[in-house]
Amino acid sequence: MSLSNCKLIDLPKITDHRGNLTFVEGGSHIPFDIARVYYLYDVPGGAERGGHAHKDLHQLIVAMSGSFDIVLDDGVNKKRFHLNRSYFGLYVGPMIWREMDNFSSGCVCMVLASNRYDESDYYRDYSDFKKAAENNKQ
Ligand code: T46
Repeated sequence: MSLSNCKLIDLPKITDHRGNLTFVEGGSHIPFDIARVYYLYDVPGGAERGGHAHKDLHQLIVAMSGSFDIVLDDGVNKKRFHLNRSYFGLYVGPMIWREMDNFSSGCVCMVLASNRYDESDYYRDYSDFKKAAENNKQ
């Protein structure tokens, strides 16, 4: 997948004097059904996460609290996103390398994913990813 298919999605936001509410429906607001939810929290200052790509997984990455940066890389182009709002989600498709850093204190990063956890879906070595991304384009 090319980086141009990854995008920030503006999620519905119901504002109310009691507080705001945002919701995500699989297949409607995001282009996949949700099979798994996971979240990163208690991330120490200066930590970096990611450093991998997925072969088939589709994801929506949301800063539920605080902020962080994520650099997406399709093997040719790279783009840095700053996530800091719980009503914006970053859609990331398959075959996109990602690196995450600049986590604020108290940050919670939630990920909605199209499949259950499967270690064989990961490229954790950049040169393996790059070779596979080049082959996919041919
Ligand atoms: C991603 C970023 C945003 C599981 O057992 N089940 C799970 O659902 C996940 C996501 C991970 N794990 C295990 C696998 C590793 O032993 O938890 C450990 C840490 O996983 P990882 O090093 O992949 O964590 P991150 O924060 O670098 O990456 C995770 C996701 O793997 C990845 O899909 O996009 O969060």
